[in-house]
Amino acid sequence: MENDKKKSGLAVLVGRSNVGKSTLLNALIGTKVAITTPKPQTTRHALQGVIHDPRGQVVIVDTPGIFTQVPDNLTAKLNEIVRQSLKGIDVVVYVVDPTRHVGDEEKIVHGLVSAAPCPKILVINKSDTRGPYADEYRAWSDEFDTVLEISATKGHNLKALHEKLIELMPVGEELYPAELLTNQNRKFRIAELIREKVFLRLHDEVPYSTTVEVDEVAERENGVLYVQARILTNAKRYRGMIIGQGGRVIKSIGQAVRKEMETVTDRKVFVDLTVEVEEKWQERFE
Ligand SMILES: Nc1nc2c(ncn2[C@@H]2O[C@H](COP(=O)(O)OP(=O)(O)OP(=O)(O)O)[C@@H](O)[C@H]2O)c(=O)[nH]1
Ligand SMILES: [Mg+2]
Repeated sequence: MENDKKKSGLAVLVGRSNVGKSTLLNALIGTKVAITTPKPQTTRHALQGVIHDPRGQVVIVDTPGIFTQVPDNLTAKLNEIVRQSLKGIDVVVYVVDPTRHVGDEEKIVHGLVSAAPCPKILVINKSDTRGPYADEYRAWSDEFDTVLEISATKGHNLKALHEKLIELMPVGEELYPAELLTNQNRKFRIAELIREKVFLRLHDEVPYSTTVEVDEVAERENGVLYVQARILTNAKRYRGMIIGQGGRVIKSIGQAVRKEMETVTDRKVFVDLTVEVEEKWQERFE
């Protein structure tokens, strides 16, 4: 039967922090399912996005970037999420950044990828930048089923990656219903959006001291979508920085979240943000 031949499976995006995994996920899915920022360790969970194609379905798992420069608790947990994500998948997409040398950190990721017992694609991203170190990565070509030089931001060679993913997927039952693009629920997506704006507006260690909890998302009678959320930080000194003088910073975070949500949902949104100190949120993190 026609349907029996449909492809279906899981591909995981793996790489160092900041190579553009989440940007690539969004480009492949065609909509924003993951937040992206110029800062390392933006992604903290193994998020899924789904490619629907007449020939089948590819579930793409985005992962936190492997990061070894700050060996704290959170980093250890994030690196463990990556290791777990490499289990039980059908294809590894190893994303590298040719604007940076292969260094010790990259060698760790390379080792993880090499050990995965499935087909592998090497994606040299940011090809729009003509990254000077691309040859260091091209040298690994023989280890991969395919090597693709792409640009997630410009869309260069994305189609080739899409085609290769479909080709490498096993035949199988669809994992997601048609139309569903991600496994994230609404509260989680809003928390991520707030976290993105925190990452974009605060610097140095401050974003890493934070997490976001969305307590309420409610449809108000006047048609307004009401969001109540808390930014948690692990130290008192950061709380003041997140709020800013006269509330400037928190106000601007809330405004950016509201604007983006209004564009996406095409309705009025009200965002109620507060900042709380919770020293040990990282211990609860999983
Ligand atoms: N020039 C260029 N920049 C890119 C490209 N893809 C991603 N970037 C930029 O690289 C930065 C990191 O992108 P992310 O998608 O957040 O990277 P990531 O690998 O998911 O990072 P973590 O979640 O921290 O591991 C952002 O500033 C992106 O705009 C690309 O193809 N070309
Ligand atoms: Mg990411």
